Amino acid sequence: MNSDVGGSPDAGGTIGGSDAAPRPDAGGDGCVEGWHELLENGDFDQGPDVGWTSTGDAIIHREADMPIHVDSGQYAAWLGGRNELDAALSQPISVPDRASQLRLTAKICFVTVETSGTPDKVDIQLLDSGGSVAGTLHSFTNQDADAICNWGSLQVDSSPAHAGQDLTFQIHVTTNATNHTSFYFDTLVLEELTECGG
Ligand SMILES: [Ca+2]
Ligand SMILES: [Ca+2]
Repeated sequence: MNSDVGGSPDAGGTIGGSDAAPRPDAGGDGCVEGWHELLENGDFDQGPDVGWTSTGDAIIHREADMPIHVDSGQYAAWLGGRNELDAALSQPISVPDRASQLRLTAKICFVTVETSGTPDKVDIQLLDSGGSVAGTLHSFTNQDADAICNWGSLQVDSSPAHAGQDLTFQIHVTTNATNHTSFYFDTLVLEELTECGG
C-alpha cells in the first residue's frame, strides 16, 4: 500500500485506464466490458430453492443444520457427509459470445475421517447441453481434507472460456461405503470477462 510512488494521486501517466466503468458510448452494440457474474444465488443465502438444483441428496443447508460455521450469510453447500453417495449441485449458465475468460472463485473447507486412498471425491465441472462433461475446473478428494473445517479460498480459470455456449455448472460428489468426507462450499462467484474492443 504505502509504497513510495510519491506525489499526487494523479501523478501517473495512466489517464484513461481500461478498468473504468463502462462509458455511455462504449459499445453501441450493447457490449458491456468487464467481468460479469453468471451464477444466481452463488452464496446460497437465498436458500436452497433459488438458482440451484440438488440431486441425490439435500445439499444447501442452514448453518444451524450443519456441524460447521458457514463462510457467508446463513447458508452453504454441503456435499458428502454420508456414505455411498452420488449427488450433485447444479445450475444452468449461458456464457456470452464475447467471453474471453471464465473464472471461478469460492470458499472451501473439507473435512474427513477417511484413512486411505481417494475413495471420496468432488468434481467441479461444466456440462454441455447433452449432459457430457465439457470441462473440469477442479477435482478434490479426501486427501485434500482435514480433521476440522478451515475455510480457504479457491480460484480456478477455465480454458477455454466456452464462449457462446449454454452449459450447466455442476459440483458432483461421490463417496464410498465407509469413513465420511464432507466437502463444504460457500460464496461461489463464476464470472466471465467480456472485452468489447477489436
Ligand atoms: Ca453463504
Ligand atoms: Ca469414505
